[in-house]
Amino acid sequence: MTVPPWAGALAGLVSGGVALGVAQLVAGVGGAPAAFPVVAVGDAAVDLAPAPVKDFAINTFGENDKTVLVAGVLVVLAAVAAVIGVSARRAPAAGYAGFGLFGAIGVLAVVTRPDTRLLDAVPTVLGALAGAWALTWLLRRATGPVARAGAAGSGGLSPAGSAEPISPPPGSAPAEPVFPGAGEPGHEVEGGFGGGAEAERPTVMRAGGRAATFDRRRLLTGAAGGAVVAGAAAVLGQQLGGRRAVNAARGGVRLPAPATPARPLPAGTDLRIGGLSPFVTPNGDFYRVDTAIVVPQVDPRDWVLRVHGMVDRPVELTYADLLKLPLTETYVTLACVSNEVGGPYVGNARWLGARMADVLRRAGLRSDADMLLSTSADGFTCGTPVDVVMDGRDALFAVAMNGEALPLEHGFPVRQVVPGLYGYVSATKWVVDIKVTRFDVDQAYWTPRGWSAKGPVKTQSRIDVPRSGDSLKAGATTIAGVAWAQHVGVAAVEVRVDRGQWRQARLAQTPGPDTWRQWVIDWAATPGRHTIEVRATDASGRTQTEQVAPPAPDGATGWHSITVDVA
Ligand SMILES: Nc1nc2c(c(=O)[nH]1)N[C@H]1C(S)=C(S)[C@@H](COP(=O)(O)O)O[C@H]1N2
Ligand SMILES: [Mo]
Repeated sequence: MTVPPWAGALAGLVSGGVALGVAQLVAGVGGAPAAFPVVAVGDAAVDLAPAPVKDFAINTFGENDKTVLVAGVLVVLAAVAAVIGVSARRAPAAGYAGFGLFGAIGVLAVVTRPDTRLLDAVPTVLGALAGAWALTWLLRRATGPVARAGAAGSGGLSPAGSAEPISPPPGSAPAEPVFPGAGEPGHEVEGGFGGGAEAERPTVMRAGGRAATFDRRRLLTGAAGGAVVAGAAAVLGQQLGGRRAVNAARGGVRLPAPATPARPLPAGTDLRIGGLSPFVTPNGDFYRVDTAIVVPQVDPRDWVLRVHGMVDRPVELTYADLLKLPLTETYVTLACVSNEVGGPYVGNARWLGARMADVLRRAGLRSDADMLLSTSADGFTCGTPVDVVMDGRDALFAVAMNGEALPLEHGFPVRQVVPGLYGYVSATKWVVDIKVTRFDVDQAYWTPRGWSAKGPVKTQSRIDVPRSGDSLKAGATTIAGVAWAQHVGVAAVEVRVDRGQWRQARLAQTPGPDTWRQWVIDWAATPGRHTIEVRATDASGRTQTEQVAPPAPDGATGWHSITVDVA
């Protein structure tokens, strides 16, 4: 024999992993998490287990009993996979039989679950096939062809532990190990075993008369590759399956009517000018900024919000609890601190949610607390000033955006929205935890990374039409854009061309001080290159500063300026 038992066991383990990874991936792609065989086998084991065993497990492991169960199934599967691998070294048929049995038990467990269909057996079948294929591939790979001299050193052939040490004849040239039948792309089959050359090589005979020997390095690299494939497939399958499940749960959300509905938008809120940002940003166009590489999948049925820290009574709310609170509907413009002057990271939506103040009052805030440290399901944190949230503005634990449950990438099932504060200190998506604390005790995610601990939104205005660089025809031209002075309101917008006189733009209506405001002005464009600038003044009379500042550490300032060519 050529392959030592440990190597067979390793190949078996990795192949078992490939089998489960592929099964998980297929189950995920099919949107049928229940079709994942490990869970089905675990559930079947629970059903078959005698009552005292079940009681023991529940008493011993409590809430973790499901995790322990799945871990137990995996340990048993790992042991079986190792045995299959050891047996398959001599008889490949043993590998096929092993995975066949594996698959049969999995299929049986899956299809006998009450919540599955025959089709749910597909992931298990494909997984078993992939496992059998992986095992064959690994063992073939491990039984590399007989080496010639060059390969002995570089290829690490016949290392210690190999059952069949080889001493390659000196002076043989090619370094590439060759094994006819292994079918490795890129490996020329030179000096085949049918030729006369093999007579010179000390070889080990395999069944079928082919010569081969154990190649530890090739086994280990193959096993590593298999492990990566298995892991990636499992993670991807889990993600896809989770996403499907959460999307389904999102589709099933019934949004309650708001106790405090948004007032209907006044006529003239949206000037409907081509190229001008619409007053309400459609969900699909809303900017997205977060640190999440993959969108967190939070099932509303599992969602709990914990409020703790400097409170009289810690509070825990489920999604159902939250929906039972009196909900407020309101238009709020969200802005990102990273937005450059004139940049795109700002949007306006109609949000529906529970007032944060209601929930916090339930918990009873201690008077010396000044920060709400909110944490998302993926560990991101915001630090929000308590006084801002409690001063009566519409700071929400939002569940809906423009009339539908929050899109996953905008924080489903629950996110914060606080009018007047940049997103990085207030707008925690997928929020699950509020620690009531102090700014001199805790720091949120962006603070040690060089951004200001507090982030009130700075007054800004933006020209949407024309666009910078546009070529225009001389004559009557519309200049239009949006301006925002969060929670204070925009009182005036002025425009000037070529540093001439500031002229007042006409302002659109707004439902309140928490949204941006459209503006428009006519311009008799004359031939030549022109610079157009805009500035806003808030309702307290403060005009947006001309002083240019970059986004870090607390928001960009300066006037938005564009250049157009008129012919
Ligand atoms: N969980 C989480 N929430 C987050 C962030 C994040 O990285 N993770 N980014 C914040 C920032 S910087 C902004 S500007 C807003 C953006 O919200 P949006 O993606 O829904 O537009 O979300 C905030 N909430
Ligand atoms: Mo942001």
